[in-house]
Amino acid sequence: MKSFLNVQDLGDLKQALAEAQEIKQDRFKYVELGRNKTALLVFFNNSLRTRLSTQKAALNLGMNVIVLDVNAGAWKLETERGVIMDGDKSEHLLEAIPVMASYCDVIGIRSFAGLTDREYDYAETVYNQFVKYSGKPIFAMETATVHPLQAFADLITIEEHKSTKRPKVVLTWAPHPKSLPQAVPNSFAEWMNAADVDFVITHPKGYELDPKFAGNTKVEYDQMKAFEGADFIYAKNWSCPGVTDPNQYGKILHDYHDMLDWTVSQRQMAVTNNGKFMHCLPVRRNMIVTDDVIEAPTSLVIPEAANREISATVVLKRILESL
Ligand code: AN0
Ligand code: CP
Repeated sequence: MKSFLNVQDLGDLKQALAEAQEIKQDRFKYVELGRNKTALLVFFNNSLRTRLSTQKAALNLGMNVIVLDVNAGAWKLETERGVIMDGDKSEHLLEAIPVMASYCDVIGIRSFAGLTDREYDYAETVYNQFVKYSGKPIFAMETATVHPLQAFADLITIEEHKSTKRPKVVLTWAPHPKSLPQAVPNSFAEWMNAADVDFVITHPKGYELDPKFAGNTKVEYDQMKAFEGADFIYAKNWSCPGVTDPNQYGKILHDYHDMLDWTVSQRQMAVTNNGKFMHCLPVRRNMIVTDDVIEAPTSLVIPEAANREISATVVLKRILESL
């Protein structure tokens, strides 16, 4: 595997899920695979889970790990070609990428959407420059449009906790005071559509996800209706994907104070099929979800985060096998 961005990059999902369980039984089963191989994890944005779980995954495989926080000690990087570099950015990505690549065997990238230029973000401009100029396998640790390590961990978690063969899974938009990317809902939709689940999306009008990821998933604008009989509720905020109007891209369409009835609470959970609550974290309590729902025994947020180690181990293993 030379690049990990989309669900297809993993090939057969059932096989990947079986591999996840194999690794969960014995995290160090492939500890010889990464001997004398180095993973470089490059963070343009903050992280708790991705940083720790991906490092742990690399250690499980016997790799060496280097973590680079671009905003904490490296030169500020220009990412657009052709600009006159007379501002605060001292180095261009076009030099930095081959330099970074010279010290490692595989590179993970976290580079969030800028949320101002839809075309730039949806072309995965930064990620693709790493693919093009590094000559090394690259994997996404949340890029402008996707977060596949998260979606894979989410699917592992659903497989582990489902009580029916084909569970009903609902992705619900929830309010947030700041403008957030679509990477998590995009990947979640993409992965759920590839899995054997009954998948429904609910959000206020205007937040329609790009069909590239959502396909023709049913959108139910009435959140309570969407929640009826659901086995899993996956909450997340995202800003306007700008599918029909690119000028709206990255915008928050309503004052969040007016949207607080979308906060996931017992009121909505009561109509589910004893639904399990999921969120990728970090989560703002009593904004996305109430204290009681996230603290209930039906909340999966902690096992879901723990499965990030598993999804990252499977992905790094696949990459190492292709070196
Ligand atoms: C990020 C997002 O919404 O994409 C990261 C989630 C894993 N969340 C925040 O910035 C709060
Ligand atoms: N879920 C997730 O990716 O969390 P971090 O942003 O803390 O890595």
